[in-house]
Amino acid sequence: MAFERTLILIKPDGVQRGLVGDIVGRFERTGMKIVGMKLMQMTEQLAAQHYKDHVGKGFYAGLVKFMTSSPLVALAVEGPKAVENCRKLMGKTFCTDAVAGTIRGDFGVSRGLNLVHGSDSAESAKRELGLFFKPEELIEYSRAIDAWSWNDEDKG
Ligand code: IDP
Ligand code: MG
Repeated sequence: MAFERTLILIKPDGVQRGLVGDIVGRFERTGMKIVGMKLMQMTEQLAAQHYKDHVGKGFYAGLVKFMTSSPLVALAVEGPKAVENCRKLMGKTFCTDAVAGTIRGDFGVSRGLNLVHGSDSAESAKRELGLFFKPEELIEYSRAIDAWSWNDEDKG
């Protein structure tokens, strides 16, 4: 069982629509721990690094324009199988395909304006966390509820 950290972005549509609290709450209420969080403006340079695998695709220019158009919230989330678990909570890429109960299914109707980003593997999580957070911005701390959120088996 992988106990890991992942990068979540609440995209500019989520911030503009006043959904930051609701979206953070979706991750928080599972018991996963927020170990980093900030409101920031994505630059074109950061977008190019973050979305390097999408450079050259038809939607790339629009994606960069959207992601740099207004502030976003970056979160570092920690827990058992955090990468996969967060992707599950987010739902399918296009809100129109995402099922009810997921963040994209419950809060969106668009393809590209899909409210959240979540790293898709342990390797991308490591790389992406490094793009958005300095090491000292990721805070190691314990909560009283940790003991009621996961046990040794979950920590692996
Ligand atoms: P993901 O966010 O679910 O991992 P990716 O395929 O990695 O999906 O695409 C990155 C982002 O690019 C999506 O979240 C979405 O905002 C945008 N995107 C992907 N495909 C399209 C498209 O066909 N039209 C518009 N935007 C797209
Ligand atoms: Mg992706």
